Amino acid sequence: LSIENWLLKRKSMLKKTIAILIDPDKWSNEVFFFLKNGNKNHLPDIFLVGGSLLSTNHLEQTVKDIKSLGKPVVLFPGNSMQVTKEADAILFMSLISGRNPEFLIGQQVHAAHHVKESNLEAIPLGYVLIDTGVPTSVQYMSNTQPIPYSKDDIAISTVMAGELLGMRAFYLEGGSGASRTVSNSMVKGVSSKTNSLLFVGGGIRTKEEVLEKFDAGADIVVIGSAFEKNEDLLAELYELKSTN
Ligand code: 1GP
Repeated sequence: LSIENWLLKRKSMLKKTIAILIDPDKWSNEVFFFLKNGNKNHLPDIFLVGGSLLSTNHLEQTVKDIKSLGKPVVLFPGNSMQVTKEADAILFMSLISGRNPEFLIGQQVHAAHHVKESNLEAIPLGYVLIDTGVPTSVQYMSNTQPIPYSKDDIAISTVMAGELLGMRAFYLEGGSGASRTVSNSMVKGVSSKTNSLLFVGGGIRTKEEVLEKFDAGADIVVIGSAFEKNEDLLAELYELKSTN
């Protein structure tokens, strides 16, 4: 089963999929041992690996380490350099909320050969950046303007356009460390208009927020910074999944 079909199957069964986003710059032996030696039930369903700016060369080793935990590892690349065949799949994304050709198609052209030759499963994904207040790294690094926070209609039309172009998954992104999360109404509006896989992330810190995004229609909720600050969050999230 491909990762995409596995995620679609979970969606059809209304299963909540929790993704932990690992920034290879912040990957350490401590985090690795915590995950390796902790309660296996608490591991997330899937790991995403990537970042808008990597200042170290740890991507491949990070992916290899995480693979050894026995969970799917999917690349979430900030640019064309973040490709390694060690992963199970790649979110082959285009920043469709922006109007910067470099992130709509330029980086993808650079990465295409490498992705094909690596035999990575590519999941075509429309990446939709939402303005959650304070400018985030992805906004700066991509040199794009995010969709205004309360403009649900623009987000919906953007996702519809992506779907018509053949994209099969979408990511509503508030930006890492965002001060507020993408609104529940936007998640609800978008999810009601598409059957594609819907990732939601950015600034999600508590299990209540995670639950809200699932209730609004997210298929995969992504947590990065909050896990970096508090690894015990995994136990709480496990509790959330088993009681809801
Ligand atoms: C960022 O959506 C992800 O691309 C995760 O954001 O680090 O705020 O959880 P956080």
